[in-house]
Amino acid sequence: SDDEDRRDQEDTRPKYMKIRDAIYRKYIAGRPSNSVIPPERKLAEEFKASRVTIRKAIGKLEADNVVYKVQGGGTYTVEPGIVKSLKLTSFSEDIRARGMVPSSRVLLHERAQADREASWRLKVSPGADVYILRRLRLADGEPMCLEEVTVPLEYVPDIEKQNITGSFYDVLQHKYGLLPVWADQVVSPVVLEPGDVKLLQVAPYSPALKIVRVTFDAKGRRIETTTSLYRGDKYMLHYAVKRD
Ligand code: 16G
Repeated sequence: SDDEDRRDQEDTRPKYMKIRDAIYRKYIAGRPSNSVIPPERKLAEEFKASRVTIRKAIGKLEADNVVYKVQGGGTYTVEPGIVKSLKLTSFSEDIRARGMVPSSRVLLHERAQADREASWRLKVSPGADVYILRRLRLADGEPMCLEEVTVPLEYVPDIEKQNITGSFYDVLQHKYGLLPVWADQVVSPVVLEPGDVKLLQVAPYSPALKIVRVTFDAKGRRIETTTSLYRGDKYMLHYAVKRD
């Protein structure tokens, strides 16, 4: 369409990245796992690109973990889903790593008094001033996660004046010099409440992965606690285990 053409012209990224996205839209998005990606030769014809460019585009899709290659046997879609690892990452980073565009809808942001649980997690007194930010988080416009961050207000003065529609970790780092270095996390499966089902646009009683994180900076300060509800049909947790 004209719209797509215009967007394509404004897109200054390398050609292989545009083709990567085009392949993603046409052959990967919304497909079940193990769907076949057409061979390089076909893709080269279809997208009017060299085999080298196609190979680079497929290589990027492989690096983004959305396709896998079988030696001498073609390319297939991996199980759709975002694999969270044991690295300390932000939602925006997780989504970009999959080659998708993160966005957020702010549902609530306010100064409040720490409730019992928040005060325990953040080691502040009950009733202490905190800032609460509740967001619906999306990837390529699709709801993925519901998230509520609580931060001691003393760490984020004038937070109302900040633009909080992008990455909150960016705001913490660049506006307040707060750099998350490690986090304590508790993961549990939950059944979504009716209100959350609506926001995440999933069927009633859908499962979610609940992750409660307490994040520390290099000085050992507790800079945030977050409760995230990740769609159970979209997220997986992957980690290595070692014998002592
Ligand atoms: C992740 C973090 C959450 C953090 C958010 C910041 C987990 C389990 N939780 O969702 O604690 O507040 O990222 O994301 O990973 P942002 O910088 O994209 O706003």
